[in-house]
Amino acid sequence: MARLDVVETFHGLMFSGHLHTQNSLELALKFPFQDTDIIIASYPKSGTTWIQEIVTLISNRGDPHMSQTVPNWTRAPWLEHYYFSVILEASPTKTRVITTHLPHHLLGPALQGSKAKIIYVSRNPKDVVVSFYHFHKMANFLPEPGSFSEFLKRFLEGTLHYGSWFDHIKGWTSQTATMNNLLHITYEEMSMDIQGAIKRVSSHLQSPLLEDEVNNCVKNCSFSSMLDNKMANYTLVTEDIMDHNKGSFMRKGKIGDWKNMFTEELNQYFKSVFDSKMEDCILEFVWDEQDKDETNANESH
Ligand code: PPS
Repeated sequence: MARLDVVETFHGLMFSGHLHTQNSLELALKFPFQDTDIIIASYPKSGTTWIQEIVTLISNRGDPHMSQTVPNWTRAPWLEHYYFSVILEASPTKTRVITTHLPHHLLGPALQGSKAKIIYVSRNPKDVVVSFYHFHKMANFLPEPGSFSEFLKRFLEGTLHYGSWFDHIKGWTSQTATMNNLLHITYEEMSMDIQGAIKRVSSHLQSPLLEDEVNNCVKNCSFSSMLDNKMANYTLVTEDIMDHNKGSFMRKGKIGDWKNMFTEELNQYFKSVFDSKMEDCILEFVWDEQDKDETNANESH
C-alpha cells in the first residue's frame, strides 16, 4: 500500500493515507484494550520512539536484544495504522505495547474504565514543530512543508496532519488528575535526567529494576545508541517512503534546536498564540537546556 499522496480526513483531522484508512481509524476508536496493555500516546515528534525504546528495555530488564532485533513498529505498533492487528498478533513482546498519536478526545471513549497503563509523552512545542518540519522534508507520505513560517502557521492553527498540538496536550494531560493509570512524562525530563525518567516509567509499569538494569537501559536508549540501532532509527524504511538523503529520523535529539529556525518575529507570533491557547493550562515547559529552573510556561519563552 503506497498511497503516498492520499490524505484521509477523519473527525476533521488529516492522516496520511500511506499508513491510515478510514477503516483503520474507525477500528482504533473501538479497540478493546486489555488491562494488561501498555499504551504510549504522543503528538508526533515528542519522543515517541525514545519511550518505545525505554519501555522495551524496561520490559527486558535492560537487555537490548529485543530492541536491537525487532523494529520498533513491531514491538510497539501504532493503533491507528492499517496493519495494526496483523503486527500486534505477531509482536514478540510479553505484554502488548501499543503506540498512538490519536488525541484523547477521539480515544477517550475506548479507554473508559480501562486499567491499561498509559504513558503520555510531550515535548516543548517549539522543538516539536521544528522536528516535524524536518520530518516532512524526508517523509514522502507527508505533504511538502513549504517555508518554515508557513509550516509554523499551520501548526499553530492545528491544520497539520494529526491536528492541533494544543488540543492534543490539553486533552491528554487534563486526564492525569482522574486517571491514575496515566503517566505524563516529557522529552525534556528524559533529556535532563534519563535515569530518573526510566525509574518513573518502570515504577508506573510496576517493573522495578536493579541499579545495573537501569544503567543498561540508560546506555541503550541514548541518542547515539538509537542512532546506530536500525530497529529504531527508521533506516529500514525504503527510500521511496523516507528519503534518507534529505534528513535523518534521529536528527539532533536536543532541547532548544528551535532557536535555529525561529526568527524574533516568529517567536513573537508563536508567543501570542501560545499564551492565548494555553491560558487555561498550568503545564510548565523547558525551552532550553539552560532554562531548567525557569520553567514557567508563560514567562520563559
Ligand atoms: S514520531 O515520528 O512521532 O514517532 O517521532 P518521535 O519519535 O516522537 O520524535 C522524534 C524526535 O525524537 C528524537 N529522539 C531522541 N532525542 C534524544 N534522545 C533519544 N534517545 C532520542 N530518540 C529520538 C529524534 O531525534 C527526533 O527529534 P529531532 O529534534 O528531530 O532530533
